[in-house]
Amino acid sequence: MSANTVAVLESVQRFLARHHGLYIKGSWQPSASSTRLSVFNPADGLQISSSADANEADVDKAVASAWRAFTSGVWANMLPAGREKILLKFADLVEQNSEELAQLETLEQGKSINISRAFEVGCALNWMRYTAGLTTKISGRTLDVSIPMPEGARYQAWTRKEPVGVVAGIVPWNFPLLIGMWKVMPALAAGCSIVVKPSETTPLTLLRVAELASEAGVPDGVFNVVTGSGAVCGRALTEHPMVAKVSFTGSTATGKGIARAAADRLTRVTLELGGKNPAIVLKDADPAMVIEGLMAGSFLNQGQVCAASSRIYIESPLFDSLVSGFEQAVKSLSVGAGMDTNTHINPLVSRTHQQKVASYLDDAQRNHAELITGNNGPTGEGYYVTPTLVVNPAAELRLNHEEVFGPVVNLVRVKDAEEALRLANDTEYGLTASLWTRDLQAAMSYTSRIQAGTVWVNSHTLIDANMPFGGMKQSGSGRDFGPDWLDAYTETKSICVRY
Ligand code: TXE
Repeated sequence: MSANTVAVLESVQRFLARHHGLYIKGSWQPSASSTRLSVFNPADGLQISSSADANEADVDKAVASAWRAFTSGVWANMLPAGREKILLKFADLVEQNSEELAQLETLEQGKSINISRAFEVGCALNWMRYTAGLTTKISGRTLDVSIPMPEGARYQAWTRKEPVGVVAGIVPWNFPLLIGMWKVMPALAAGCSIVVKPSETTPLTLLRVAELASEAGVPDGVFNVVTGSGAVCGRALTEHPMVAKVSFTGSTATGKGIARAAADRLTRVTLELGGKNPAIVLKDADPAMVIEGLMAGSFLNQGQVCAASSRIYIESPLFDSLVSGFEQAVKSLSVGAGMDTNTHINPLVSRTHQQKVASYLDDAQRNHAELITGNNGPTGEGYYVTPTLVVNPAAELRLNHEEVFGPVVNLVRVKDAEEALRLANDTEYGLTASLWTRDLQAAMSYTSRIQAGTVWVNSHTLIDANMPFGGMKQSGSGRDFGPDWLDAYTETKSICVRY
């Protein structure tokens, strides 16, 4: 253990040792299923905790609790300022417990404690407070109408935004707390009740946060957490007849399955799916800025970021110098456990995912791709993958078109910006992209031609609570964040009065 290793808080040790149940109706409930799901520390592969493997009966109980809380009006009909105050207190409690939450996240997910502190908790707080503020901004419109009958009658119409009902939130394992709050907060701000399911790999932080929501004053039954597999628990939740809306972040394949099932009941769905995100570097770009920005954009959280840059297209005159710049940068990354504050690259989330990412590199090696590798992780049972640059990969390689979701990035030489744009758009995905240039004309013209929900110029992966985020093409449907975020959690009701 290095001198920079963070000591695990006693409260974290106690939380890990608990026999976690399900959080339903404001308290811990045992699961009807006797099977447990192990939680492992990705840094050494050792089991650190376990969670309940909820079945259909558990899910039914959680959704019924959410439904009763919703229809009682205890939350949905509370004055908006009352809901806002409770949600701001919720954020304060998350802040007061930030180190505990950050450590839990690093221990179950593997990422650097620095990233857990700054992103999982720090960004979650930004988003929580932003969304709490939306609670008091929910507004309809007044509408002058021209209904011509009966003769002489006059009408006045207006719209109201009403909460949709019970929301199901399905959360992946790459940012369990942050993405979890992206489901919980808009639902609560809009006046909905929610049942949220974290990934089976990383259930701990949302379980802890549920207690804090109750402590803040969120009424019992409004915020419920069920843990379990996607196939049983996730499916039962997203297909439950009392669920009015599903907010899902995860793989494209699972998202499509959820959308298909939702179509049967016309359940509303927001899908935030994968990406194979391009970065286009024009020959006038600032090389230092490119390397700093795209190293972060590609390797943050070991590349387990849906918005990450994974294909970098570089105009020929800059290509050789940028490849050596990236090589130097990747070789300077230290690889080790997330609890060590001095490491840059940490283990991936699970053995299964480590093997999946390694299979892309095996495929590249078998096909004689040129690989530039950084430092290896510590030997042992940790789920490490060596950070790798793939230079000019052949078109047929799997890592050229599939989402790797690991510390692997392609560097590709292109003759000009038009070729870069054609290759960048030649994907089924359309989540994010970036353009690197000092030429305003080029920036204005290419940003509108790149097919992606978010396009950055001279940065990558920088998201903000006030900036809508979501995918085009196979990267999803609907947008999260921004001033209109709650629209997806509300119904618009028209009211028309004759006078
Ligand atoms: O995803 P799944 P997995 C991508 C990434 C990764 C791949 C597979 O490329 O390698 O997806 O990861 C729940 N009904 N992303 O297998 O299956 C599941 O329990 C309802 C991109 O982990 O989509 C978990 O809570 N729920 C991504 C969540 O869905 C179901 C983040 C995600 O799992 C379900 C993660 C079902 N039938 C992976 N099946 C991003 N967009 O950021 C599974 N789940």
